[in-house]
Amino acid sequence: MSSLIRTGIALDRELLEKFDRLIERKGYGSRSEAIRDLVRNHFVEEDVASDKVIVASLTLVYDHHQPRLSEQLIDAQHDYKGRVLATTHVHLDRRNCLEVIILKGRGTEVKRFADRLLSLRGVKHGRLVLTSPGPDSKS
Ligand code: NI
Repeated sequence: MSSLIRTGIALDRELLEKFDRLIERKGYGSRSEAIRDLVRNHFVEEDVASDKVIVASLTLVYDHHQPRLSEQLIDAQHDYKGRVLATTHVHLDRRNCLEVIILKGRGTEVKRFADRLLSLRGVKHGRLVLTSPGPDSKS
């Protein structure tokens, strides 16, 4: 682990009280841990906004009885070759499937790919989460 440096910050009393209530609700063990997460989130958001290579998970719920949909989903992933790291498929019931696709690429490319899949007929719900190791990345 990198060396830990202590620092002090001045905060308005009202803001600190609100922050303490928030970290209690979220279950943080200390203010330090909560502040570290806020700082990391900032860097991850910056990575995503600056269009660096990031990783993402795309969750889809779809109706596999929709004609050609399964084929279209597979074709799209083959077209996006090398940037689909893994796919997990769960048969939810007789009709519906859940798929989680793990992706790597520039933010704009990943979003374009996600929009292509989410807009297919028969895809009922989906969510894209973009993330990165943030400032802790060693590469
Ligand atoms: Ni299925």
